[in-house]
Amino acid sequence: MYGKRFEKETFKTAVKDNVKTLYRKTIDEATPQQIFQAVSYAVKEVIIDDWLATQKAYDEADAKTVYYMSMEFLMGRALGNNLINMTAYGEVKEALAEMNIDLNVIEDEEPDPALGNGGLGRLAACFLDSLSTLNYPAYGCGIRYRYGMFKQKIENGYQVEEPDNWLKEGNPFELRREEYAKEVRFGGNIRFEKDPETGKDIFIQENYESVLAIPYDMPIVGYGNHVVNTLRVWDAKAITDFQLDEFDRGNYHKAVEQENLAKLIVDVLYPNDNHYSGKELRLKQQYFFISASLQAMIAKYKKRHSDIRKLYEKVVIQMNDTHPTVAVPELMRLLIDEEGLNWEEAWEVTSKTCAYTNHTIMAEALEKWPIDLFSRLLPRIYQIVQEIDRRFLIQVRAKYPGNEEKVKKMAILMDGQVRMANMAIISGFSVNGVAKLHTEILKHQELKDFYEMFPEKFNNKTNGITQRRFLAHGNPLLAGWITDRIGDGWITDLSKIANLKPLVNDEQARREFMQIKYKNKVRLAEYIKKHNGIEVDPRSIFDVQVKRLHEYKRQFLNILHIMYLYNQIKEHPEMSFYPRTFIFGAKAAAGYQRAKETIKLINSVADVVNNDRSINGKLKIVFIEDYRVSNAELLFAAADVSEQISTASKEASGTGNMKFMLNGAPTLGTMDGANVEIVQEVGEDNAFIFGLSSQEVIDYENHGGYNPLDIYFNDWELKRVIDQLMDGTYANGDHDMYKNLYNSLLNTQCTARPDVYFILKDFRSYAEAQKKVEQAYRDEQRWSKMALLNTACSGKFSSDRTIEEYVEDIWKLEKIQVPSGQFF
Ligand code: H53
Repeated sequence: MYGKRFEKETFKTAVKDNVKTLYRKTIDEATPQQIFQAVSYAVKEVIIDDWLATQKAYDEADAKTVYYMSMEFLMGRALGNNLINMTAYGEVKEALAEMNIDLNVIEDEEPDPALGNGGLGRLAACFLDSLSTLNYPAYGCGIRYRYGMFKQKIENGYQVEEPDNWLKEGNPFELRREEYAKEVRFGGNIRFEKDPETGKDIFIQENYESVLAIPYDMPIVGYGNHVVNTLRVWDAKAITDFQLDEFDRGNYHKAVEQENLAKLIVDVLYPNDNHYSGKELRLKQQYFFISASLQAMIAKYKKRHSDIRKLYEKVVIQMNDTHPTVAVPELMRLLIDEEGLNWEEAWEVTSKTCAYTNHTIMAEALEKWPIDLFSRLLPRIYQIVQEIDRRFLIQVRAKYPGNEEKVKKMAILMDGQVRMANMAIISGFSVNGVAKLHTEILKHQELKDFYEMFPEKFNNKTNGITQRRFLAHGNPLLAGWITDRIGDGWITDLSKIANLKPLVNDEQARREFMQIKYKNKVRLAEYIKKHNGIEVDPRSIFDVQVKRLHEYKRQFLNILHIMYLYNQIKEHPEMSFYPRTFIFGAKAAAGYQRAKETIKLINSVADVVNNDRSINGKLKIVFIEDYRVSNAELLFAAADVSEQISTASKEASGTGNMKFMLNGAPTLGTMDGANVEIVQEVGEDNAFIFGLSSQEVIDYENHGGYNPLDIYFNDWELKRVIDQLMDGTYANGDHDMYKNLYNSLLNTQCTARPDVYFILKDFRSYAEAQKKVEQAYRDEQRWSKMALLNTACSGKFSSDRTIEEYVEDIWKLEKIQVPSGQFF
């Protein structure tokens, strides 16, 4: 498929040569990091040919392209994934083995490119993988943060953040493309003139600061099809000519400022997931990469096309959440100020080009920029937003005469703020949610007014994940077994995994399936031993909750339940109890106090429980440090139980839930996000569902009627657990350590509403569901059927399916065939 280039001898020679040219060393002298680099360059060389071939094929076909705009791309490591997608993993592993090099060890040398926080960023990465695999022309556009998601250390039970200097050793897969640099301007003022010749209005930005955006391209390799799309991430640098110029004129200060701006702008990813920080620098980041990406997009379009009014025939922009929605006014600006279109023409192009994905209903995640900040930083953009708003409100008032409530709710500019979601909905041609339930909540609650006005814009695109990374790469034993049983068609068509269904009644098959799970548990147990120094028993139930730490995700509920189990075991040592290993992995945003206290609580409970010999190892608690894509792959493969326990209505979709399912772990969860669809696919009997429904949660939120104290005083076992937060049991006698967490549940003084996330309300039903998990697990036959069925029913949750839906309903792309690039 790739000619001779992955043949063992050729590849070995390439690696040896690279070690020589890069480091003046022989292979025996090279460090693992140097070998990683040498191997990566050898792989990149093959990729480059296909990359050229792909771009040529796209040009020839004059193909429509999607630009996926995202502040986050949580890619994870590239080497292993690229090899899997080039169907060369096995060959390369063997070739390296012949040189006494273990590919897995080399893979571990690669830092995880962590240019994202959590679900939203990882979704973007899965989408790119699917786009390439499905032969669709696509660009991912984002920021090349010098520091990605922080590295998490646990010290004395507390999270400590360390900078993620992921570029320290250089990134072998990227290409710097200085020749495509673009200038981006901030601040200053706008001077307005009439063009003496045409009579058109001209807007001139003066006294601005500017930076140069430099693109770095990373290859996105499709599976076995020679397609290589591009993830283009922008770096910033000061405009040196200008700087000298200013220097000459004595404006040293300004030159230094521009230098600093350039350094700062791409310095670090904001570590908030599902939470808007309101920082000026964040808005700068947004405008920076959007302006640069759109300029590049238009330049590329103009190479082959003369009529900019037809732009939407060749490109579509997908805005990943509100973060990139400044794309709307920026595209308007480029079309009007640079391309000379009038407002109506520019609006037609923009509103046919831009589409918006909403990923959350959490109010604190919706971006609302203060007008004074926004207009100061982006004066011309602000003018355009004002005009979009003005024209829109005329429409609203025409449709709802006299209804100023509507105006208040739907305006872009209101109460001194620029409401980015409103702008995206008004300006784009498509608004989608990320799971059925989420989209329904958007249509009928959160965005009800917009849905009423533009019903045709709204659609659902249930999220998905790539089986290439989360099964083919992350769980090679299971991947191999599935291929032996049903062929390898599942790799590019996950609906085929349903062919495993008949095996549910085949005892031998089930036994093999569970043996693989066991081996993966042993692999994880070794990781835990190495990283945490804790022995865990791979025969115990591996109950896993890994995701960002957020109150609505309710890690707190999980740990309170563990405290409750521990009390029970202590009190009734004779009680039958199936050994459990509770595994957590989660990063808390650096400034999110309650989330950090939850991490400390988990670790403190772990300390007490893991060191209590009297319970005979029945309970173990492990907190995986620095949860990230690479160790996630190990965790999904080894999990027995998938904890998806968010307060119903709060988790827009979730995607971890799908990764567990694919790897044969039944869901223990609420009817939230995509859990609803998971249960639909696998059947209620093969999941453990508990808790309030989303409607019940919403009703309580709207009408009140829930008082956690009623539960606290009527459930003494739960009361005891909650009191243990205050009696020093898990705090070496310190009574204050968990006071905030305690208050978040009960104290009406501290929060607007105590127990905002209905932890006490759902506690008993969660505990019941957990009991059922234990019963089911004890019945080996039943459990193995359930586990296998989860894998067999996961077909819907491939991001390939999601992407086909985006293409069909929103993007309207064509598949482009790419010949092998080996002849370049
Ligand atoms: O996006 C995921 C969803 C998940 C949702 C998450 C998300 C972020 O990670 C960050 C911001 C935001 O608005 C939403 O919480 O439920 O699965 C991908 O859609």
